[in-house]
Amino acid sequence: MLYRLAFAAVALSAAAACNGEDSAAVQPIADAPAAPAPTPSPSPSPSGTPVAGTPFARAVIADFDAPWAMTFLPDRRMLVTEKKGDLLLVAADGATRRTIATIDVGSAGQGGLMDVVLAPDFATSKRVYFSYSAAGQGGKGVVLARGVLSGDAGPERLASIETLYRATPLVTGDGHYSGRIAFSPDGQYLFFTNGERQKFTPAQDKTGSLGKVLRLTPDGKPAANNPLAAQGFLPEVWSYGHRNLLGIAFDAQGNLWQQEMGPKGGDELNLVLPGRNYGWPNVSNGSNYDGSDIPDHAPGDGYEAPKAWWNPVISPGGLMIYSGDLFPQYKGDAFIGGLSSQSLVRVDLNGTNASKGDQWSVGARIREVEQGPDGAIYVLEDGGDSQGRLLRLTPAS
Ligand SMILES: [Ca+2]
Ligand SMILES: [Ca+2]
Repeated sequence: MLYRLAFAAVALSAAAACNGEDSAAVQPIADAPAAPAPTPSPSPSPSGTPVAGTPFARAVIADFDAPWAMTFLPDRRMLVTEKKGDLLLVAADGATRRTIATIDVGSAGQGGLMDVVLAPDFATSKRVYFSYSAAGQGGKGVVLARGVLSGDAGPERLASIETLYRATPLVTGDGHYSGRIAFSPDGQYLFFTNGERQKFTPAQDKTGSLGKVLRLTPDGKPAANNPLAAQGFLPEVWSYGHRNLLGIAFDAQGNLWQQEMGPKGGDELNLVLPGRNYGWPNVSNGSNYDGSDIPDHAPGDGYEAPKAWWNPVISPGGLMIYSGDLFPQYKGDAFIGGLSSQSLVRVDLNGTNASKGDQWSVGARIREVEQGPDGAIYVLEDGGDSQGRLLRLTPAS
C-alpha cells in the first residue's frame, strides 16, 4: 500500500487533476536511503538502488538535455532524442555519446525533436525514423522523417535525411503535436499520431490529419484501403477523435494500443480499431479547463470508449508493452510514463481489454518508457527544459 499512499500525497500536493504537459516542475528522484552493498549478480549489471514503494531497483545510466524519446539498436546502443533537436547515439552503458544529427526544429512549447524508432528492416537498411515539429506557411505542424545510420566513411551519423509526411493543416501554437511512431508487426505499415494542437474540433475534421491516428506506408504515403477514405477523410486516416497521443504500441497479439491526454481528467488508454471515432472533443471522461462539462463516453453514443481512463490524470507521456523475462509477472502489460503524476503506471492487458494495475510514484515527470534488450525497463525523465535522466529499472530483489 505504500506506493498508493505516496501517490495520493503527490496527487493532492501537485493538483494533478490537470494535465501537466505544460508544467516544467521537475523533481529529481531522491536517492533511497543508503542501500547495503550490492551483492554480485551475473546479470543484469549494474545493480541498482531500491526505489522505496516500488518493486524496482534503479540505476542512473546517463542524463540528457530535455530528452523526449529513445530506442535500442540491435547492438544494445541507444538512440535518444533531445527536444532542442539533437539525435544522440549513446553507448549501452551510457558512458559515451555522439550527436549523429541536429534537426532544425521549432522547440518552443511542446514542440521539438520527438519520437525515434528503427525501421523493421534496420539490420539491412540502417533506417531510422523520427518526428519533430516544424514551422511553415500559416503555422506549425508535426513532421515524419527518416535517415540512414551511416558509419562507412568515419564517425557514425544520420545521412540521407528525407521528409516523409507533414501534418495538415499548419496551425498556430506549440501544443499537442503528438508525433509518436509505431510499425505494424509485419513491418508493412507505419502508424503515426497527429495531435489536435489544442484546437479541439480538428479531431473530427475530415479534411485534416490533426487528432488522428494515421496508417502510412514506410515511405510515408497513405496506405492502401484505409477505412475512412470513402467517407471523405484524408486517405491516410486510420482513426479519429483523438486529443494528444503521446504513446502508441502493438502488443504481442497484434492489437494496437494508444494513450492520450485528456483535458481536466479523462486520460485514456484506447484500443485502436480501424475507422473508429474516439470522441474528442464531443465526449470525454474529463471536463474542460474552464470547468465546463464534457459529456462522458457512454454506451451507444457512437464513440469508441477508452479501455482504461484516469481521473485525476496521470498525463501519459510514453507507452511500452512489456514482453521481456526480467519481470515475468508483467509480461504482456502496458507501462505508461506519467508526466504531471510523476509516476510509472502499469495496466493489465487481457486480450482486447485493459484494467488499471499499479501506479508507482517515482518523483519525476516520466516522458518515455522503453524495454531494454536485457528485459530491464528504461525510463527517461522529462526534465522540462533542463536535464532529465535515463534510469534503468530492474527487480529490487
Ligand atoms: Ca521509444
Ligand atoms: Ca475518447
